[in-house]
Parts: sequence; structure tokens; C-alpha cells
Amino acid sequence: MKNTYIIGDLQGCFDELQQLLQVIEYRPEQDELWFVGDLINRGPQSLECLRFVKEQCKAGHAKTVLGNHDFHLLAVYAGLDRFLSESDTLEPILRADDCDALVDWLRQQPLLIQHPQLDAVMVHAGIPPQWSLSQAKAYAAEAEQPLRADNWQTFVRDELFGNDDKKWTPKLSGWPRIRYIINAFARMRYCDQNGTLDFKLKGNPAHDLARLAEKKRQGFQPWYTFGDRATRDTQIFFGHWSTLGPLDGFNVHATDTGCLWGGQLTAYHLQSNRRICIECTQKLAPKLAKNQT
Ligand SMILES: [Mn+2]
Repeated sequence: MKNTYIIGDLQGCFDELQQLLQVIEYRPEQDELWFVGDLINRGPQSLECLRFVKEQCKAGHAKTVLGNHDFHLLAVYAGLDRFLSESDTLEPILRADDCDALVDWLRQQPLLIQHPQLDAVMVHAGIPPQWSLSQAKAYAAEAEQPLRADNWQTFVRDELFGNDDKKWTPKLSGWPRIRYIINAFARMRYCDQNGTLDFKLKGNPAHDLARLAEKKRQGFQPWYTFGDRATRDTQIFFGHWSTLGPLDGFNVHATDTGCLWGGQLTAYHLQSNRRICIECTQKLAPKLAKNQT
């Protein structure tokens, strides 16, 4: 069996990725890389990251799931510019000769992957507490469909974005259903026990007590902390939440250790349950850090 390394959010930090691969002595014949999504944006070398991950995936050496920044690129490519931000660094991708091929590959990546032999599932942000693993897999497959359709750009431009679909019921249908599923997998941090999403809170649960006290009364907690979480018997890897740090608990592993913000880039070795981290030199101005999504 190949070694599996789960690698945290890259966000364009290509030099750090190459350093990390040297540290783990990455050899494609015997190692497999799992990228947790948010390959691009904000950092300096998004194009290089995207090309590298695409090549590794196409060669069968890597897998990735889609993160919110990856969706952002799909949307900008499809002509949706109302969410463009000053801190975006997508231009080099959009101007690249191979932009069409990169985007065409990216849009067909999954929202959830599961290891064929070991107890390990990876998503970008999380899995709502009331979904079983088999439900989560079915919902992921449902939401991947419109991204793989010929008219995917229409979907991304007109239907994908919105904060209106925060509540889940199995009866939810149409685009609100797809939007909820994608928001949960790619953006969720806090939710209530029914999976109602909160998009405003981004802090570390331990450091954000004043705001959390109110949210807590309303039933919001980090998605992985619900005692009766339906996926609690499955080991879940996720990124997206850099203020959590290297959390290993609740049978989940947080892998976004804030490379982009001058923190670390993480590779979690699945077979030995070991984290290998490198220090990152990338430090974005606080102005940009404030806009972090
Ligand atoms: Mn993210």
C-alpha cells in the first residue's frame, strides 16, 4: 500500500509545498498525496500550485477535493466578477496558455474522497453532524454532477453562490439543495445540530469566547464537536479553518495550519498518524488576513 500524505491548504504557496515534499522525501511510486483543497488564491504562486497538483493527479499520484477558493476561480472564469477581491491572486491562472485545461480539470474534482482500505475520509471544510458517511457520499456525488455537465459555467455563474441556504432538510430540492451541500463541504465551520450553517464565525473556538457565548446559546458549535455526530466513527481530514491549528481530536484532523499567514504547511502521514510540518515564510499583510475566507 502506498503512503498517504494529507497536505493542508496551499493557497498558492508553491515554494513551501516543494520544501515539504523534500522533507517527506516524496516519491510518486510509493507515496500518494491528498490535497485538502484551496490549492490557489491569496498566495504568490497559484498557477504553479494548480499545474503541479493537476499533473500529480493525472499521473495517479495525488487526489484533491474542492475548496471555496477553488470554486471562486471556477466562478471568475465563468464570468462572475462580483466576488472579486483585492486580495485575489488569480490573474496569472486566467492569463495562462493552459488556463482552459486547468479549469476544466479542476471543476471535475470531487467534494469528498475516501481511502479504499484505511479509515480515512477527506473534505475541504466538514461534514454536517446529522449526515452519515453514506449520505455524505451520496450528497457529494449529487453536487458534483452540475460541475461535470457541459453547461457547468451557467450553474457556477447563476446558481452556485448564496448564503440563503443555511438550513438542511432531506426534502430540500433544486439549486438550494446543491448550494447547501457545496456550502457544507467547502465553507462550513460552525453549525447547529441540524446542520444549520453560520458563515460569520471564523475564529478559534477557544479564543472567541465572547461571540461564541451568544452563538453557543443558539446551538452553534464547531461542526465536528457534536457528540452524536453521525460520522464520529470515521476518521475525517479537513482544511479550511486555519485558526484551529493542528487539531487532532473528535476523530478529526485539521490540516490548514496557516501556511499563507506565516504559520506552517502540514503533511499528515496517514499510516503512522504523524504530522510533518514546515515553517512558512509567507506573511500577508493584516489587511489581507482580515479578509481571510
Ligand atoms: Mn477554505
